[in-house]
Amino acid sequence: MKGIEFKNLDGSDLKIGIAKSRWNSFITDPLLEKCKQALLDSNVKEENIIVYEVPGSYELPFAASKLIKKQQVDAVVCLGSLIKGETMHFEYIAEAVTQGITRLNLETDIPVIFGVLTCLTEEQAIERSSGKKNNGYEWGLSAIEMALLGKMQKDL
Ligand code: RBF
Repeated sequence: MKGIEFKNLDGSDLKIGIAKSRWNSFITDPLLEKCKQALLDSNVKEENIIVYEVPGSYELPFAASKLIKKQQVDAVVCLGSLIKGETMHFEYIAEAVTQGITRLNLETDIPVIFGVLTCLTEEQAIERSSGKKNNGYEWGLSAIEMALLGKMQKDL
């Protein structure tokens, strides 16, 4: 099987945060829509889905940190889209956001899902954020799976 397979997940007791960047919103809007759909399909209540918007991907770890500390969410999905341009910004931002998300995973004990597309072209980003291949859906399911894992470990 290519990609990720998921079991049936019950998110009815979960609170999930989504940090979403507005840079390349033609990519991040459909990612957000599918991510929310995955949460709702898995019984997460609409009022337990908290969305924080930020200007660009670089700001995602900060928003995720606020969702964890101020909203007490069980997991966060970071949604962004980096498209390689002619400057070195792509490399720097990709590195920073990856490190930031990794740190939050290890230091806050709350899972933070890496929903940041890093593509060479707009076409690649569109392919991963539209139609049947929209990655937002599996990132939503990943958040639920990891939130349930986190809760299970706490109860032990
Ligand atoms: N943010 C993104 O989410 N994706 C990008 O592809 C992206 N490219 C950028 C390119 C340049 C030259 C600059 C200056 C910023 C870019 N940003 C991008 C925005 C960045 O994540 C952040 O919002 C700003 O740098 C402000 O901290």
